[in-house]
Amino acid sequence: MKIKSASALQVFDSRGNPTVEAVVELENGVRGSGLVPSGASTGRHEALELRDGDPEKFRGKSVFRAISHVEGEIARAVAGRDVFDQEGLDQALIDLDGTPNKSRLGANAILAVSMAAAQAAAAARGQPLFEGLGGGTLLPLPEIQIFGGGRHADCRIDIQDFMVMALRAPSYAQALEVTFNVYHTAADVMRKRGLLAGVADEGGYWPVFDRNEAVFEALIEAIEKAGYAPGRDVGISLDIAATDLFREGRYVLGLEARSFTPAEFSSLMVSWVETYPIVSIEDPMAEDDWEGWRAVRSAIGGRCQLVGDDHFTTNLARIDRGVIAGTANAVLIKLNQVGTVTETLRAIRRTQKAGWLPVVSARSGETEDAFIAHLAVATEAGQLKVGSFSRSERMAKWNEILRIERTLGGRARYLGAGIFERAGIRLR
Ligand code: 2PG
Ligand code: MG
Repeated sequence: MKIKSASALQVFDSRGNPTVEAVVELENGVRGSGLVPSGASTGRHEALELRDGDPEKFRGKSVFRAISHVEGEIARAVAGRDVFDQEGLDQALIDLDGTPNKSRLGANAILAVSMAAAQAAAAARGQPLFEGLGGGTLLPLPEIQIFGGGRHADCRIDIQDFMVMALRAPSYAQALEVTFNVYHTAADVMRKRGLLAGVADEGGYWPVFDRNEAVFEALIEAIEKAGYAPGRDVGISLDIAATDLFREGRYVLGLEARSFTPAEFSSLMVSWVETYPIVSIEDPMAEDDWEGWRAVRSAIGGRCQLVGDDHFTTNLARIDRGVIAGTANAVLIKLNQVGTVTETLRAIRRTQKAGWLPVVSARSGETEDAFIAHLAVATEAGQLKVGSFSRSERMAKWNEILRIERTLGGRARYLGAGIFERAGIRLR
């Protein structure tokens, strides 16, 4: 089925910042759309998000140039192409851009069209998107944020995400029930302490604490008060987003006015895993601290998931280098870090082939588009990270998995934390 046209408009993300929505229309009138999310704690090696940079317009954040690229060069390049050939389409967009990081046309322009084409292709076949993207049937283990910090909460606490994973729930729906209970109990705990102060960018509570360790204590209290055993029923998952803490060769925890050498910081990560019921840590070390990453993995890689986000930026070359160097055992997958659907699918497959775990992820600036829910199921990634359990841009994804679960009926599969075994991770 041939593509008739591609167009785009400026819409707004969950932080109220401009972003790109593209629409691809096929010759038979079927349409698909794609909305691009946006990060705040971005990695240096990500594809480029093109913003206009004119302080007079939307504080420099408008995306009209990206939109004009979609409606001009990109529209001309995709018109007449077969929408079922996603690889060919994405390659044409990569070639058209001609830069290693999509900085000419903008990864936001390219990705919006790539996603819209995938949506249109599925719609043209009368399929749900997850079938069009690969047809997997494995529902993901949800990773849900309880406390938000770092750049998503004005750095009130240093660590960016304090999340939970329901380790023993037998289905996706039951995993959501467990996380629902912990999320709302955490609000009770914070209210009682007089510390409830709204939610951070991804819907997690925004606490005021004076030590990072105090957050663990509050989280453990919430898990217990919700009726679960920490570490057995519910595990803690962290995104340290350590690139944001790394300054002039040292890791800085501003909350405690302490700074660490890379060796000291990796020891701190290991000691946290020894002290608290932590089952997963994302970006424990800064993006290019390959040595630090290796140290963490050799100490705890057998019992804790170690996820590279800024470290890999969904980039095949970086994932390959990490696999060879043994720096992690999981890869965070974000479409807009790399900029096309095809490259994202390749990154997932490469991760799985290495015996590592892909974790499909939203961004801190999200939209109502639930593409990643389909991507997680289609590729049998096994894990999905969307932020917290509030705000509609987050719930759109959790709810979409519930719909997919229903669509799949008896074909739906769920491994929960059993997915960790694929990477040889044995939780204690
Ligand atoms: C991350 C993401 C999502 P951002 O660091 O994993 O939590 O944040 O989109 O700001 O990079
Ligand atoms: Mg991260």
